[in-house]
Amino acid sequence: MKKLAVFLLLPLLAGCSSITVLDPKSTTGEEQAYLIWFSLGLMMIVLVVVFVLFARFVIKYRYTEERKNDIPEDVKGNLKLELTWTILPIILLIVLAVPTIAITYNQSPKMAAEADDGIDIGVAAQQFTWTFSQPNGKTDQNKLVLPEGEDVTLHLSSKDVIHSFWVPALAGKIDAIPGRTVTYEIKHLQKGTYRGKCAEYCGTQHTNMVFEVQVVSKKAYQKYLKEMK
Ligand SMILES: [Cu+2]
Repeated sequence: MKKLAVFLLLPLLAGCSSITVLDPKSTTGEEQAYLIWFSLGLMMIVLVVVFVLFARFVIKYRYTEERKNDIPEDVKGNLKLELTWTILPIILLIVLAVPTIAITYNQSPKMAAEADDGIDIGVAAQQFTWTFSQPNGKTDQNKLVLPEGEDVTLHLSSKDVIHSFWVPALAGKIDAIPGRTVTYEIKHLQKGTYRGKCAEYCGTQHTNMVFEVQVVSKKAYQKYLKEMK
């Protein structure tokens, strides 16, 4: 009983407010959070319908003294019901698929040539650090400084094994793969300091492969670019 209570309280103990994926600080992250809420909403509708019907039937057809010798009538098919539970899920899946496909395709990592404009940032992953290169050639380790309100195009590569670039507040995970450059856009950044980490187990020090993204004012960003390399 105690274990069950702890299990049920887990979401509260974990403090849902710190799930930054649901408090996005970029347009890209907002679209991803929208998909999470949208699919959750649809699921809740299905869940409520199923649970209400389930409760109703459990009560209505429960075992009673009067009905203990009742043998239910044989029923063979019900066209209306069968059409309903075939067509409704199809409609639900289409409703779910349209925004999911639209947003996922629009956001998926691209080859360098197709990428739109934005501030080009080199992201080189290596056991167990991140090296970020700014457009003017300035590099920094485990610290990425970006200007607010802008779009950024990341050019991800890896020097050894597969790593994964993840800043929960800004966007989903993007793999950094040795031997190729993957391009990913994060749109309209909001000011703030966000934690990032490698999200692909890449070796003994994987857990220490963390970094910080500082989205600062445009003025502060220009100043940062001019600082000594
Ligand atoms: Cu890694």
